[in-house]
Amino acid sequence: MPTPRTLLLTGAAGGLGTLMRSLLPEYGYELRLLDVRPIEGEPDAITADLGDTAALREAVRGVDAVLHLAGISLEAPFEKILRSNIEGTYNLYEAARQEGVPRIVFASSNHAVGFTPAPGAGDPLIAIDTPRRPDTFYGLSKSFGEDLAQLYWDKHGLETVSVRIGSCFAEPADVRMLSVWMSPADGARLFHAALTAEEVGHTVVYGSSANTRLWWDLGTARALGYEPQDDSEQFAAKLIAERGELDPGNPAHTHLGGRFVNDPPIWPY
Ligand code: NAI
Ligand code: 15L
Repeated sequence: MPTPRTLLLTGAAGGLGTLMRSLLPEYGYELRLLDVRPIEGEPDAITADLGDTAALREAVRGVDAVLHLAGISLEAPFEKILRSNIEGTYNLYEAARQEGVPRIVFASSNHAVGFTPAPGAGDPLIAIDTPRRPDTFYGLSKSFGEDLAQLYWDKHGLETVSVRIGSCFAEPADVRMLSVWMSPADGARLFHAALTAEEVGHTVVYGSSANTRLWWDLGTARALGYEPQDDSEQFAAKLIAERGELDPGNPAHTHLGGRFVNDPPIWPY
């Protein structure tokens, strides 16, 4: 698939959206931006909620692909998750189907499988087809998004790459993130691969750098052409000196989803 020219970036005001606004143009994309919040310095950005179906139809009209980052990105009351992440993602897919957009790259999350125990030393990496085990309503909404993507591929031929992102920040913020971190530059590499690979149907991939302490199998991401360049290990000594090694008795240290497995899921790292 040739590099899509015009890309709708939803959630463009957010952390990852801001990173991708600066990184993706280098790959040749013309970005159309959408967020419920206005974006400073971007007068042409579309300010719209995912509940606004007319605005979504207009936003997707004529684009070559969508990178769908918009939504609530942490645990929240179910009603809010339902509106933004579940109904909102459905609205986006419907708009894309109606306007004939061929491909969506969906920001899924490790929290769709967050209750999966982290592999111990010598254990195999977690496979992409491990059973879904959402750790929160938030993770459940990502699980829904992956199923929605499968339905729209099977029924309507709308392609998706669902990226189960680990932790995409400038640096890993705790010891768990050493295993699941995706550098922003690798994030852009992976999204570009997901946007340009041939015949993806609905493909699910984990999204991280090539971390020394990696917990999951990057095989489906590499099959798209993704070649990660970064490794969180450069941050390991400092983080471990500050916080200690992962505690095998702490569920937040022994599951993919980290503190999201706690009830309530907010737990100091
Ligand atoms: P963020 O919370 O910084 O950004 C999300 C953006 O979506 C915000 O700008 C927000 O205004 C917008 N938004 C929320 N609800 C909306 C609605 N109803 N209509 C329109 N816009 C709406 O989150 P971040 O970190 O940038 O993450 C982006 C996406 O990637 C999210 O879907 C998140 O779940 C996913 N993700 C991010 C990870 C990370 O490490 N940053 C890890 C795993 C998944
Ligand atoms: C996510 O899905 C969140 O959106 C992000 O803020 C991080 O918490 C990340 O997962 C993580 O697991 O570290």
